Parts: sequence; C-alpha cells; structure tokens
Amino acid sequence: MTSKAPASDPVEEPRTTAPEDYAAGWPAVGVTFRRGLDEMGAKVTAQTLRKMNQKHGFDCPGCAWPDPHHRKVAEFCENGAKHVAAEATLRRAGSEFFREHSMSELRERSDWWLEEQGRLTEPLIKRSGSDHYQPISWDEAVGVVADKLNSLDSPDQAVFYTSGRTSNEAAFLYGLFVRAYGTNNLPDCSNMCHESSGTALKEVIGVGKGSVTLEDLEESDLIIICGQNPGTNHPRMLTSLEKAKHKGGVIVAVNPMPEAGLLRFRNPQTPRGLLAKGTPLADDYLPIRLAGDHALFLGIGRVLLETEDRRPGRILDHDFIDRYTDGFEAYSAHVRQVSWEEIEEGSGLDRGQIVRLAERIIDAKSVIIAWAMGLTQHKRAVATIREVTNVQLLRGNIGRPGAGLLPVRGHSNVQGDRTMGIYEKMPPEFLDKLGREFHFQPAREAGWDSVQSVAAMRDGKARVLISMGGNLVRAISDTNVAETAMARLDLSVSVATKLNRSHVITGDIALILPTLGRTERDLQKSGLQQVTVEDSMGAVRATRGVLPPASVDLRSEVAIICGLAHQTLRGKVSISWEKMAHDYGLIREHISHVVPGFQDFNEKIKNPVGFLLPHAPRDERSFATATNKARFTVNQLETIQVPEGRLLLQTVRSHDQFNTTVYSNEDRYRGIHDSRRVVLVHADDLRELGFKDGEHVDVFSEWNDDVERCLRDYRLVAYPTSRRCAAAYFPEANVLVPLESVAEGSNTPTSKSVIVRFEHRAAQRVEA
Ligand SMILES: Nc1nc2c(c(=O)[nH]1)N[C@H]1C(S)=C(S)[C@@H](COP(=O)(O)OP(=O)(O)OC[C@H]3O[C@@H](n4cnc5c(=O)[nH]c(N)nc54)[C@H](O)[C@@H]3O)O[C@H]1N2
Ligand SMILES: Nc1nc2c(c(=O)[nH]1)N[C@H]1C(S)=C(S)[C@@H](COP(=O)(O)OP(=O)(O)OC[C@H]3O[C@@H](n4cnc5c(=O)[nH]c(N)nc54)[C@H](O)[C@@H]3O)O[C@H]1N2
Ligand SMILES: [Mo]
Repeated sequence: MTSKAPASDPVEEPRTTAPEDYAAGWPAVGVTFRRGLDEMGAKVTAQTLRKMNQKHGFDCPGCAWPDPHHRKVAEFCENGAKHVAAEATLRRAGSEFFREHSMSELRERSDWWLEEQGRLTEPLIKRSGSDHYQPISWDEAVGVVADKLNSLDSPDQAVFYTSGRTSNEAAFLYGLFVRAYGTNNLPDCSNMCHESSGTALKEVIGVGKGSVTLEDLEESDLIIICGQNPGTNHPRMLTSLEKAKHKGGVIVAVNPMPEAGLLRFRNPQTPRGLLAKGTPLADDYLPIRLAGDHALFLGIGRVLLETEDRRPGRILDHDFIDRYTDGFEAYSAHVRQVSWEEIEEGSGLDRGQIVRLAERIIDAKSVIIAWAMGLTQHKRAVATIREVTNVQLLRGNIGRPGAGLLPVRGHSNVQGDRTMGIYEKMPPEFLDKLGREFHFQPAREAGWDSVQSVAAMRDGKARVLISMGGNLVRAISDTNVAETAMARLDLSVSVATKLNRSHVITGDIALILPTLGRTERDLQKSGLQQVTVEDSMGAVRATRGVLPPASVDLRSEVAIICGLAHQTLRGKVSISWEKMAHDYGLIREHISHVVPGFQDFNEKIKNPVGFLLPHAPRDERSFATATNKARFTVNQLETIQVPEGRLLLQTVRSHDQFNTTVYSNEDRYRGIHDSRRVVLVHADDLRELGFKDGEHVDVFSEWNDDVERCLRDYRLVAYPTSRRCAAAYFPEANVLVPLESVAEGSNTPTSKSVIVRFEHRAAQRVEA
C-alpha cells in the first residue's frame, strides 16, 4: 500500500517572512496535532502521544534531552511528535512500490520524497546489474551478508556504521558481533557530531560526557548556551530553562544567529505560555563570529585572571585549583599574552561584550556552559571545548550543584551507543572484559571513524558497508565523494525503518533489512521485550513500544544482529545469539558484567525513572585523566582567515527536519518558507559583495584542491546573522564540505565553517 504519496518534489521559489522572536506557543500545538493526524490518523495519534516519555511508555526517538521525574500528561515537544509521526506513519513502501520505481528513478528524488513513501515492510535486495529492489526472504538475505563477510581477504575490509537511535541492547550486541568477526571498524554518527566534545572532555576531566543533571540546570545561577539552537533541536530544554529563569537564573546565548528559542519561550504546557507573552529567556545575546568561541573563552579567562589580580582571593576558586587541577600556571601565562585585538578579531565581539559576560560569571555562584554543533564542527573544536573547560575550572564550576559542562547530545541514544562499545577505538579495558565474558580475542587495532571509512570506501580498501540505521551518504561531508565511495562497494546493507539516499546510492549488491521502530511492540519468544537508552545527562531507562509493528515482516535490531552474527560466525565463536534474541534480559546480564556502572542492570530498570550512571567529576570531583587531575590546557588561538570577497558558511538544521530526514520545506522560526534552497547572509555583506537580497547564485566552496564543490541556483536571503558569516541547510550543503576538512583531534567534518564565494547566475549564463 502506498497512500497519499506526493506526485513530485516541490520546486517552489522560497518565500521569506520576518524571523520569529519566540518559540513554541499555539503554532507548535497546532503543528503537533496536524502532523499526527496526517501521518497516523486520530486513533494512533492519541495512542502514541499519550505514551510518549511516560513511565511504562516509550522514549522519544528524537533528541537526547532527558525526562523530568514529574511528568506532565503531554511530556513531548512539537518536534518529538513529528519524529514519532514520521515513524508511526500509515504509509508503506512495500515490494509493489519498488517494482514501480527503479533505482535510477529513485536517485532523482529528493530526500523529502524518499522518506515520504513511508515505512519499509520487507527485506529487499538489489542484485548485481539490476536497477530494482526485489523482495528476498530473511534467511536468504542473512546468507548473502554472511557469505560476503566470510569471503573478504580481511575483516578490516568491512565497515559497520551505527546511527544514534539504536538501543543499548542492540548496540552492545552489534559491537560484540563486529569484534568477534575481527575488526574495530565501528564508525558512528557521533564521529560527525559530539566527537570533539568527547575527545576534549576525556582528556581534561577524564570522562567524555557532560557533568550536569536536569536538577543542576534548573537551579543554576547562569547558563551560557553556545552554538546550540534548542528551540528547534531540543525543545524540551526550553522548559528547564524557563524553570531556571523563574528561580532567578540568568541565560546568555552565544550564537551567530538570534535563534527564536533562545530569545523567548511560550510553554505550550502552561496557560501562561499559551495565552500570555511567555518567558523571555536570554538576558544577553552575543552575536559571535563563526568559530569565534575559542577567542571568546580566552577573553573571558583573561578578564577572570586580571580581576583576580585586582581583587586577590576573590575571583578564582584557589582551593579547587590547588586540590583538583594541574596546568594552571602555564594556562595563566598563556592567556595573559593573548592580545585583545586577537580576541576581538577572532570572536567578532567587542571587549565590552566579553567583559560583561565575564562579570556575569563572577557574579554567579554556579555556572553551566551548554553547547552543541556550533562548537563541535570546526577545525579547532577540540581546542575550543578545552578552553571552555579552562574557564569552568577557574571558578570550580564543576562537580557541585548548579554548575558544570553540558554538551547537549543529538540522537536519542547516541551517548548510550558509545557507552555500549560503538566506537572505533574502545579502550583496552573494555575489550579485555568483552573478550573474557564471551571467550574470544577481540581485535585490538583501532578501526576507521566515519570520515576514514568513507575515504577507505573511496579508495577501494573497504568492500562492505553495514549500517545500523542512519544515512551515511547524506550525513557525511563531500556528498560527491561519498556517493562515489558507496558505488565502489561490493555490498551495502542498511537496517532501516524508512527509505533514504543511502538505499538508492549503493554498492554493487544492496540489501535493505526493515526493522521495528522504538514506538513499536517487540514480541520475542520469552514475551514482550523492553530495551534501554541513555540520555544526554547519563540517565538510563527502559523503553517499550506501544504500537503494532508497521508490518509482520519486520524484525527487531537485536534479532537482525543475532541472525547475522549466528550465520557469519558459525563454528568460530560459541556465543548463544539465539537465546539473547529470545530474551533481552540475558543481554543486559552480559552488559552488567562488561560495562562499568551497569551492575544489577535488570533490577535497576524496574524503577520507571531509570538510574543515573556514575560520573566521577560530577559525583566526587575525581578526574581520571593522565595526571588524575582536571587539566588546564594551553590552546593556541587560530582564527580562520577569510579571503576578500568570501564568507564563512555554516550548515544548520531547519525547524522541520531531523538530520537527513526532511519533513517539509518550512523553517518557521527563521521565516523561510516553501524551499530549502537558500543561503542566509547579512544584508551589509550582500551589499558589499555586490549581491541583492532574493538574487539566485551558485555557491562555491574553496579548499586547497582543485575539485569543484558547488550548490547551484540558491537564493540569497538577507538575514540577521553575524557579519561575514552565512548559513545554508544540512544535508544539502554537505556537497560544499571537503572530506579532508576536519576538526583536529576528533576528525569531525567542519560542517560549521566552510569558506564560500557566490557567483551571479545571469553572468554564468552569459559566459556559457
Ligand atoms: N528537531 C530536530 N531535533 C534534533 C535534530 C534535528 O535535526 N531536528 N538533530 C539532533 C542531533 S543529531 C543533534 S547533534 C542536535 C543538533 O543541535 P544543534 O547543534 O542545535 O543543531 P544545528 O542546527 O547544527 O545548530 C547549531 C547552532 O549553532 C550555531 N552556531 C554555528 N556555528 C557556531 C559557532 O561557531 N559559534 C556559536 N556560538 N554558535 C554557532 C548555529 O547558528 C545554530 O544555532 O539536535 C538533535 N535534535
Ligand atoms: N553538513 C552537516 N553535516 C552533518 C551535520 C551538520 O550539522 N551539518 N550533523 C551531523 C550530525 S550531528 C549527525 S548526528 C549526523 C546524522 O547522521 P545519521 O544518524 O546517519 O542520519 P539520520 O538522518 O539521523 O538517519 C536517518 C535514517 O535512520 C533510519 N532510522 C530511523 N529510525 C530508525 C530506527 O529506529 N532504527 C533503524 N535501524 N533505523 C532508523 C531511517 O531509515 C532514516 O532515514 O549527520 C552529521 N552531518
Ligand atoms: Mo548529532
């Protein structure tokens, strides 16, 4: 059944209105219910939304924001409801659909159209030389994968990608399967996301995760939000920010764009939010230059040190610095010699703005610094996050109530997947324990991350790609390279819920293995199963689907992994895959032996609010770094030099997408309608560069090779972004980001800083 499929993609001209100055409120409520009714019908809408984020219900498959202990009847946001509607849609893409549409045709369709076709219903294969997917039985599909994996020259020729929706149980088994097979090639979406945060935090505080709980956030004196757009990407964070405000907390937003959710919030769960003007959130907004945060935090450090010179013993937390940190002297000497000219040029802010923020930090008993992709996706991202940590260490703003470091994670279980071992370079202690638990020798050599995997595919070193969810071709940088890389594979396999570009740009042979979503009931031999997830603040809890599966032919991720592992590793390891597939409690039993913090796992998840994983810096100010101290670091400032006539471009999410899944061509808060083919630029920059608001241009990125990377026929929109900065939508703009352009230390694509130039369309036509 394919119902209500749009006939073709919208190719409308973008329409613009003034950006909104508040988030949520009535329009959000309307959108929530309209989307639900459209995709799921009335009955399913009521059934699903009632169980979302509730005790004994399912965890929102959207973002990784935690659930409060006291839950409202409607504990979800507009965008969470959209993700659920997308999964619980009544539309289906079954074998009939694939008979009708060839691969060549599907490749011409937009991301939006592909996902709009609905849920995948049965296993499919595209055989060598064929232009169509055809149905295949589960047994046969599993056989194709196992035979191929066993025929490779080395297990390192296979790559096993994971997106961040996979449950803890599935992630643990997937990592086990891959290591028992013989490789650590386990790239994940985190490599493109918060890898810079994990890398920096592991080094300087000993744990690659945030140190803040929901309670901390709500009682903090000062919350600085850098490089994050919570109104769209973590809407339920606004509720916590509102609570912090009502308790007298101060909020400062640091962002090149005045995002609606940062300015004002009308909480749709309260009458005040729906009827009155809502709560103003940010007390201050710093319109920073792209990649300017390193300079900003150096500047703040400098003000704190110099104020301490004037008021000795009053500004810095000497007790904390002496007892718990090292490297202070070198840090202090370094910061004092960075000039204000460098800081102002690097940040795009003036000294007064930076001093004011530093004074707010001095006035606050507790400070939280939150961040997301605006900090992690730059060349100097790791250095920047280390610099953020330096500032927090100066005043002991870690490991006490209301204070800490808060990398706000993306996918609903991206943090849990990493905890479970989805990482191309898990530490030896983890591998030792895993090997002991299951009686085998795990591969020790580090595997490839996402960028390295795509490079290996491009260079012919990788022959097989298996994806546990996600859409690697669209998510990774350098789309043209990624597509070429995919096409060089012998076999690409995708465990997925809905159709996307990585299913139509494929290896010689391609398989789609359709799986249950988080909203759906998972019935196995021992009965209905639950799985677990970990949120952005390290809380783990159970989630149970409530809806009937989209098709009788779907298998759970756990069952699919067990099937593949059983068939591939027959006679090689003795692991009881089948038993674990029948009863996920057995998987949790193994997890409790291997993963720190999960003792009595099955017991602990009986508590409907779940349990908090230990976090030594947060809980006891203990820092498992190389020196067993929290580390001040010296980070050289490197400001990106943008040549004359060029701009620095970032790629962002619209209000109506979840990563590569585009729900519509609307970006309500930013006032962009009907099309995503836009580049947002400051009006003065447009004028200086000789372009007009509304003009169509080709956008070229510039990199030190002679490859042409271009977005054709995009409309320029005058927008209140910082000077010499521009923005376009991810994933379309990934064609502009060179695969080699990555963050130092984390290898994350620099999706938020690409040097671009525009060319008039008309001039080009004349030349041609
Ligand atoms: N609805 C919805 N929710 C989502 C997602 C989604 O696509 N849709 N994606 C999920 C995922 S995987 C993730 S990782 C998160 C992403 O959450 P965000 O990080 O909020 O997402 P982005 O759209 O990438 O927005 C980055 C923000 O940083 C700002 N910014 C860019 N560069 C800089 C900079 O150099 N300095 C500063 N200070 N600011 C900068 C941008 O203007 C923008 O406001 O959201 C998660 N939640
Ligand atoms: N230019 C640029 N590039 C970026 C970013 C950026 O800001 N700019 N952001 C980066 C970030 S932060 C991230 S996290 C990555 C995201 O990269 P990915 O995680 O690879 O991409 P998604 O779009 O989240 O994947 C969506 C697909 O997942 C499948 N899916 C959905 N639910 C399930 C499920 O329950 N199980 C399974 N098996 N499959 C499911 C569906 O088939 C859907 O099409 O992109 C990165 N790429
Ligand atoms: Mo992400």
